[in-house]
Amino acid sequence: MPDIIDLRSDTVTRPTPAMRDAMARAEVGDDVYSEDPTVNALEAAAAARMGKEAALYVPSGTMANLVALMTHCRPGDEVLLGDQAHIIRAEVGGAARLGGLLLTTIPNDPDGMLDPAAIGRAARNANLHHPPTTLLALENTQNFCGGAVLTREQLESQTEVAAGLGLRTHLDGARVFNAEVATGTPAAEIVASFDSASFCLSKGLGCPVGSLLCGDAAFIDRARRTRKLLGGGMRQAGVLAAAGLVALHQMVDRLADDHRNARRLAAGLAELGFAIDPASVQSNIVALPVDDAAAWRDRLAERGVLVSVLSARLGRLVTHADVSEPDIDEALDRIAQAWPVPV
Ligand code: TLP
Repeated sequence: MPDIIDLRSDTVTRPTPAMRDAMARAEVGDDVYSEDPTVNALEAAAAARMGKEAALYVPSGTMANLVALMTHCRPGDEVLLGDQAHIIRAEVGGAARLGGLLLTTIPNDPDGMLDPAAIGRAARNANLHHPPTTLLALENTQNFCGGAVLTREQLESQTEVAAGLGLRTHLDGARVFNAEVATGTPAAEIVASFDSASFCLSKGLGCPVGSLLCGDAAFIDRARRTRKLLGGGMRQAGVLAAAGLVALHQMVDRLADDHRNARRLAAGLAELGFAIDPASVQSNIVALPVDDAAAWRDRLAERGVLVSVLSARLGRLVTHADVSEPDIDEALDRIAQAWPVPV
């Protein structure tokens, strides 16, 4: 078996030597008492980076979103979000099951946008029969739209409608630093029009664990209680948070390499005859139309190239810090051998 080239997700990255070193040396305390200096430093750095007053360290992107929704809303409220949002497609319905929230979807355009007029139509009025619509949740970059990047202006055209309707707004910014690098707009500006925004350390930024939820100080105070409710209050979590501080300093700018590799991969796939336009790849995710995505994944796995499946006819390949440009070329060679008749 040749060396595995793992393109399933950017979550497969392993901590760098600098992260392991920082983790070993981290000063720690009990974070449930807010006494872990490394967690406190990470939360302060995250808040500053996102241009918000405060931040909360949570174990996962899923918990960041759930804490955000449960803190913004009360049980019985309605949340509007895209039908391709990770919150609705891949978070076990936690907002409904644990938060008692009604999730109403609006179709995402292929570029990741929700039509602002559709947001206006979806929000319910105060009629006795209706649940209160209280939150709009967006995502950037948009995972299931092939890593689509939304600009600050595109996001604001949606949050403006929400503000006009009196809705609060949350951004699932699991990969917001990919959007920062792709657009050249600082993350703080990208998320400026949102009441809260999360980002993940454990994806392209290469950390073993962790996400940050950012917002104003009063919101984060309440979110801290919601995190405890969900069992996310950690103790000497500075051992993990130390890697996050390294990531914020060392791992953001290099996301440009992942974007370049994703375009290189898409260009190679187009040359092999796959139906993909390399110009459509905006960040580190390649969504690839194939005849039978599960069969394609299994054939590639036999040759040591791991990919994931988005739907019956859509595969996903994700670039990250642990795959190099030569790995991309090697993956293309193996794909060419594994699948002589692309769609
Ligand atoms: N995405 C994972 C899978 O769940 C699909 C991946 O491999 O891409 N928001 C977005 C936009 C995400 O892509 C993910 C993870 C999450 C939230 C959840 O983060 P975790 O996995 O830390 O709970």
